[in-house]
Amino acid sequence: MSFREILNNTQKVKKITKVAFNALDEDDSGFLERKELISILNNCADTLKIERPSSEEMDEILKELDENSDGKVSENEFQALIEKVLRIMAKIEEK
Ligand SMILES: [Ca+2]
Repeated sequence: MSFREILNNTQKVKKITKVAFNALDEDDSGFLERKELISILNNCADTLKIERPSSEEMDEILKELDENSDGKVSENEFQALIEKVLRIMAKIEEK
């Protein structure tokens, strides 16, 4: 299945979102809080061997994801991020 096909399949996108979200929501609160985002991004940075995001960068990232500004990321807000990533992947794939 191509990234484009996944992107056009809402059921699939929702499923991917749910699996990823549940894996990242360590305290099962139903939201990704700032401390969870920090540990996710630090893990990513370590894996990619790049510098960990600064506190200011974390604020920027959270602001970007947190559409209703309640200080945490809901599953719906997280789905917007997944869709963004899939669109980028589809573009790369179709080059
Ligand atoms: Ca949480």
